[in-house]
Amino acid sequence: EKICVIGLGYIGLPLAGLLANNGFNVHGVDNNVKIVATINNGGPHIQESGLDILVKTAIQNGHLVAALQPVPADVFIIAVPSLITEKHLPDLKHIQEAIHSIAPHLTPGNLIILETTVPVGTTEKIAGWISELRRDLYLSQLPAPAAPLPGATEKQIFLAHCPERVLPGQILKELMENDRIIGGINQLSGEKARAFYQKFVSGGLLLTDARTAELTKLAENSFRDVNIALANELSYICDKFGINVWELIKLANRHPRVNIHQPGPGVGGHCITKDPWFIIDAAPDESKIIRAAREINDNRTNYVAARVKEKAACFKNPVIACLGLSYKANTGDLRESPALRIVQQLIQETVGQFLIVEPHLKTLPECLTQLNSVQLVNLQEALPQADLVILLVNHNAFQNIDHKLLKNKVVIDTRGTWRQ
Ligand code: SAJ
Repeated sequence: EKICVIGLGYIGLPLAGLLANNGFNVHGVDNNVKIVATINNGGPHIQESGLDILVKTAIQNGHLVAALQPVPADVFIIAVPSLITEKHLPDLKHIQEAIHSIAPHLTPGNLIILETTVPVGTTEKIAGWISELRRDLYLSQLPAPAAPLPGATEKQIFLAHCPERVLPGQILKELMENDRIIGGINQLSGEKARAFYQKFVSGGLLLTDARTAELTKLAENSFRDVNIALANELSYICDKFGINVWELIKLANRHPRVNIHQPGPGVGGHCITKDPWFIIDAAPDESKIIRAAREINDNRTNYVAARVKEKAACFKNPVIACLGLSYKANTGDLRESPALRIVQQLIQETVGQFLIVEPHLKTLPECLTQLNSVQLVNLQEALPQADLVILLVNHNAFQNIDHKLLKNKVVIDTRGTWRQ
């Protein structure tokens, strides 16, 4: 079977690599020339455990080829990002471009799978776009057409939304093992998509309609955002009472039905910061908790920056060590990183020398390099010189430090790494 994967990013590339290593013939598409060249040379352009060897093998044995344009295939998988605008409105331009790029290549019997997380109703919109672009093909949005048009079944193509659910850091394992929600635009589309995933997924494959699949994925990420917001709110409440919030949550979570997440400097990454807005935008009056959670989590960076500024004001020209820049532990991924946002804000608003420790990066990101009061150093260099130590990311590398090195320093531990 020939598979065309559109978008070779965090989801598309691991999926393309996995399919290529499962006997499929994979044509991967990305509109970035550099990414296409890097992949064709056997190297993934993103860091993900196990991905190097997978992509290298697939390119070497010819089962994976990267290109700028799609080709005819049996299955088309859309894995391009969905975005939000500055005003938190959905922006589906990449998906629209992807559909336009595959439309001329579609042939009867094709299956199109949308893995991107999208607002409710997007799969139906896509069906509409395809029907406009290819009037010679038949794509029904009805569950089971009572009386299909004459000849319709021979011209039929299939569409399903199967939202990705993998956690960066363990993508390959989760691609194979997680249960998947399969939302067909009609019954037959769902069944075709399930038969496809059955070939490489060991987890459960749960059939539903496209709209339910869309909202299920948004609900999953909103659940996490709301839970983290609760943890962040508890940290304010604990501060008021002089209670250690990490001890509190650890104890509360010993209840068999309680699972409070961890407070931190805010929520980052490409998904949880964006997906709840798809619900809020479409159902503003109904999504009160989801909106409040988004706002609480977004405000955490201001809160942390204000605390650091207050402490830094006690020094003349303080040396401020910032531990971690990425959006979460044990990765160099800077997408929507609250740690990076805090550091940027501090540099703009605080007098001092900044020592950045980020073991997962070889160089500082461009937004920080122009500033001469900022250096990327290792932990051993940073700690002895620092007046303030700000722990922003709970990387394993920061876990077991010699606590004597923190003596007589102002320590702000936003992750509870040293306080639990
Ligand atoms: N965070 C906290 N406290 C916590 C847990 C996380 O502050 O207790 C922060 C992290 O530091 C990070 C952010 O939240 O900044 C998000 O991190 P994450 O590890 O929870 O999630 P992502 O964005 O890496 O991946 C999520 C996953 N969603 C869920 O767990 C519901 C993943 O399964 C999804 O596939 C992915 O989003 C996606 O693409 O939607």
